[in-house]
Formats: sequence, C-alpha cells, structure tokens
Amino acid sequence: MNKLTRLSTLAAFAVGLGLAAPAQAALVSITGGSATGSLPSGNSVLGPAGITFAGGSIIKNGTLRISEDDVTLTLYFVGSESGWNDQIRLGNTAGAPLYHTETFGAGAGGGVHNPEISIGSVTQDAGRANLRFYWTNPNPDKLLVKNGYSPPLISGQGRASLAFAYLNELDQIVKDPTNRILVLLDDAFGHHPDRDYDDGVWILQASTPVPLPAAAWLLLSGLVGFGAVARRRKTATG
Ligand SMILES: [Ca+2]
Ligand SMILES: [Ca+2]
Repeated sequence: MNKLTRLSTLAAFAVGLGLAAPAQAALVSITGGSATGSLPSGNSVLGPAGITFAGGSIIKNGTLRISEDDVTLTLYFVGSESGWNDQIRLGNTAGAPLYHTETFGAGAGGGVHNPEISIGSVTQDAGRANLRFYWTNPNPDKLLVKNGYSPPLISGQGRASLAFAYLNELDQIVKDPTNRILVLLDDAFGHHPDRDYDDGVWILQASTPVPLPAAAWLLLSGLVGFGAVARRRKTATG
C-alpha cells in the first residue's frame, strides 16, 4: 500500500466516523429579540424544574428558525404555573398538526413536571418554526401569539409573548446554539401580562434522520482499510 492509498484509507475512515455520529450543527436558531440573563420575575417553573443558567440568556420576543428541511421537532412538556387553558400547536409538512392542551394548574396533578413529558413529534421544513399558541377557553379559540409575531389583543390587555433559550443536556441555559430549545409562554388574555413566562414551559428537541445504512457501510469500509494498514505495518516490522 503506497502512501496515497494509506492516506485515502484514513480519510475514508474519518468520513465513516463523521457520518456515523449524529449531526452536530444546530438545526434551529434564535434570531432577534432581547436577551436577559436572569429568571423572569415571578417565574414558578424554571427553578423547580432544575433549569439553570450556564452563560446563556433567555431571549424574549425572538424568532425560532429552522436551518434545514425535514427537521423533526419533538415537544416535551416541562410545566405551567397557569390554570388557564392554553394550547400549543405545531404545524408540519406532513400529517396532522401536533396539539397540546395545557389544563393543569400548580399543585397536585399539575405544576412542574420533571422528567419532562413527551407530547409528540412533527416534521418541519427550513424557515420560521411553525409554533402557535391559543387560549382555548372559552370558545372560539383565540390566537395568543405565534413564533415571531404577537398579535394585538383587546385594548388594555397587552400582548402575549414568547421567549426562547438554548438548553444543553443538563438543562442549563447556554450561549452556543443547541438543538434543544426552551420555549416559554407568557399569556395575556383576560388580564395584563405580568411577564413571568411560566404560563406554559416546553422543550423542543430538533433532529434529522441519520442515514444509518450508508454511515455504517462507510465506517465498516474504513475499519477494513485501517485493518489492512495495521496488518501491513505488522508485516513490515515483523
Ligand atoms: Ca404571565
Ligand atoms: Ca404566570
């Protein structure tokens, strides 16, 4: 095996390793908005849920954007202070939208949920993430806020608001983009907004399918090539 063959074998091995590992690039980004490095005043969910700061910020009124097509968003419910009947809806590119109606209040049977409850998954394409929040009681449903846009409500009642943050696997709010987004809702229907951002708290986990067969094949070919190099070295020195 000449030097060039050996190098190409090692390159194939590296490519195999790279494709076998999950994509590291963040699939979602938070753009715009205003950052705050402390818990919203009066927030009753983040502390009990064990969510802490580690160099990052909560970004209020930002926009959540998806960087690729066919990104799967899995929604987990963390908790809610509110006894209001709010609802989150995730649009998607295939199949029915995902609904989650929050009917819990603080205390027994509601409040903070830890570990998080999986609500389900949807698939979305690149662009603004399709998140919409409704106040569902009384009927008809009223749009509170959607990602990147807060519609004006009845005069004197302000606007609902969303906040996002990047979370790591330890539930720490971090500066660098991750594929795990903390979603905070502050509702504003029937009363003035108090900006405690605990009227609905979720985590969105973004992922793309990993092409396992191709990755596994490349990894295998890389290992076979690496083995050939090792055998040749052993022969040469032996
Ligand atoms: Ca509130
Ligand atoms: Ca509240």
